[in-house]
Amino acid sequence: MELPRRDSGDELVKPGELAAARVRLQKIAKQHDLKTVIACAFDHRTRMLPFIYADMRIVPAGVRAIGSALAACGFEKTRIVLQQWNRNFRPSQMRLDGEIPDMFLVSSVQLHSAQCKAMIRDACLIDPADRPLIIVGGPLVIYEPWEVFSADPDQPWAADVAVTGEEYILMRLLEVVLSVRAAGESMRSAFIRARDSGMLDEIPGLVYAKGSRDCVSDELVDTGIQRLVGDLDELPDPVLGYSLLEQPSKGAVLGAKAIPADRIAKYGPVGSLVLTLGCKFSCPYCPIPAYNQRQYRAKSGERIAEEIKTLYDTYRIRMFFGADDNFFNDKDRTLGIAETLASKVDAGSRPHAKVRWGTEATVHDVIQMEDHLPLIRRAGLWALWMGVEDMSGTLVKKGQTADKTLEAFSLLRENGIFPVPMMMHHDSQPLLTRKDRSGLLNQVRLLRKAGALYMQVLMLSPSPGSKLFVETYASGLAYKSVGARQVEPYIGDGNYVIASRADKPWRKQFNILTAYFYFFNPVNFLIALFCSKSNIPLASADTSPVSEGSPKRSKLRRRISRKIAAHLADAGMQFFGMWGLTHTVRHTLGWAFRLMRGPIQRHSGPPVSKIPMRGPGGETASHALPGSPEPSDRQAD
Ligand code: B12
Ligand code: SF4
Repeated sequence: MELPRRDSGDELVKPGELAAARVRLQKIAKQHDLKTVIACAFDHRTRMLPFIYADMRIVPAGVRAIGSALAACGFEKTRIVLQQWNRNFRPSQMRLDGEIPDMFLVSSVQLHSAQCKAMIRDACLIDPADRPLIIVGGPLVIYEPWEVFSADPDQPWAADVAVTGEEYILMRLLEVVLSVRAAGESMRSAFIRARDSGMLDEIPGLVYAKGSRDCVSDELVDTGIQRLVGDLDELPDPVLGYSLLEQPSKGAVLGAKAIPADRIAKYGPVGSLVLTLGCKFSCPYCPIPAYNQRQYRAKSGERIAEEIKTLYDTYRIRMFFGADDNFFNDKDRTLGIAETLASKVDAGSRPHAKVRWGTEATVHDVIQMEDHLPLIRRAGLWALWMGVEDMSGTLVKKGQTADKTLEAFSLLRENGIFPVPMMMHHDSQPLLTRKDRSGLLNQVRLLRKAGALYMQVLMLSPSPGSKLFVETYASGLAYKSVGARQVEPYIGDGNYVIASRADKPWRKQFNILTAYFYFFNPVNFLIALFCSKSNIPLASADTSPVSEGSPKRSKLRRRISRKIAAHLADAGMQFFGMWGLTHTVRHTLGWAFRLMRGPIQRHSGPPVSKIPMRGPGGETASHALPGSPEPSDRQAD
């Protein structure tokens, strides 16, 4: 089931409203002097292909955006802790400037929910009188907000509130809580008063618990679907968030200071950037169009150019990844961004000439952009991730036939952009076919031949908030346990077969491993050393304006080294892929054997909230799945 859409015309926050909320908060920030710790949940058991580098080296944009919002509102005493880098962090022991913070914020995706819950549980060990206000946000609670409230009265732990929206919703929440906060009062106590007086019900995008005992939730109140900020230029500057990052460490407590600016690029060399959000397609396994309420939001080219410049100048970040769902979704907007960035490069702006960035788009839209790819490459686009899924179109049709995919590959490569295919394996796809190109290996072979340096294959898995989600569970497709081992959230990344009708699902698991091995292997590595696929136009282009003044000999040396690097990139990716594959094998091989031995138990319904949910006026909760208990059910019991 998809998230419901707000009434037509009421999907967006009024233009200028985020900026106005920021000004209002800035005015009262000094008076409150809040200390906040924001933690990003991360489960280290998920480290394998295809995300094994990106998972640790890209500072997640979600926590960074929330940190930026707080800092922009004047709450600079904020620290961002990434479990990626601080796996032993213990919220119960955190101190900022020697004190327990006023607020503890957690961000999580569904995959990392075990760590998210463990952090909340640990924070709940702090005495209620001193406990920070616990707020959870991010994709986990956007789709499954009940997950951060314990349903077991014998094991009480809970967030105070789940934010099912973006930074604007957090800012509105703070405004309301601070408006009732007395001098010296804790944020949690002010929150409880605001909650009990119904003040939070005016802010769509929150789920909070009501209960008679500490951390025991009798019911959850869902204030509805958020309004989205339409003009992304209103968002706070990401440069602020980077300045709040906790140093990587093995310790349980926080360091005295955040990472100095000159070391940010060492730990997070790739910067994620919000450029556009939303997608016009509606693939049944994807929650993105509904989350965005069918809106397409974007930053202006000028704003993006400014962010790149500031991040480069401040932290020396040279590689970026756009958090786009489909960057080419709207031709005019894409061209507006590309023209602005390319004009900065043409004018000799060092940051814009130096940086490279990658993002996601569909095969269909790449072909639509054919004439503009040279401009887009000049703007710095260096690699494009494309959801080719199953090119035979058996799984989904969004304009990605085998021929069109190959055409898109060749257009991108001719223009100096690396295409990166993202494939989706499913029950109806064989491993190998003789007569057509529908087999997984047939397609891997085709994509490698067409010039893919890297690729990903994931098994089609249920994604919360997608059209297929409830049906996948209700129809018994999704597994509950395999060989007495529960299907836990951390194995829901598509690397494990956790939903299938196949008689021999272990074959699917081996198919994925085989596909990776077919792509990343010593033979391909050796071939890549001699017949490199990374030698595409502009791969060895000089991006350094300073080289113009340097002596001829050093220019020549630099040119040769750039050429060698461009040539060896393909072999380098093969090597990296083989290394990543050892991690994938280590993690998923045991699962394949479990699938072989069985027994497999299946779900008969979706994973609904165990705690009754309702809207503020007693209506059905917007985020509840069919079958969720409502407060009246409980009374009837
Ligand atoms: C970039 C990206 C990645 C990168 C992440 C790199 C990195 N370290 O940042 C890579 C490629 C590694 C990746 C991998 C995966 N990803 Co991914 N990814 C994205 C993508 C496209 C952008 C994420 C982003 O930066 N968004 C921009 C930020 C600003 O948005 P945000 O994180 O949602 O944060 C906002 C709100 O959620 C909220 N918020 C967030 N945290 C908090 C905290 C508090 C306290 C509050 C109040 C608010 C709040 O405010 C933020 C500002 O607006 C999103 C889709 C999307 N457009 O968001 C998917 C997405 C996050 N990925 C998703 C998934 C499922 C995965 C994978 C499991 C692969 C898969 N099967 O698809 C793997 C997991 C890998 C791993 N081991 O962690 C899902 C998560 C779904 C869910 N229910 O949890 C998403 C949402 C796509 C989708 N299906 O809708 N991904
Ligand atoms: S094209 Fe991609 S982002 Fe758009 S709906 Fe399909 S899977 Fe989701």
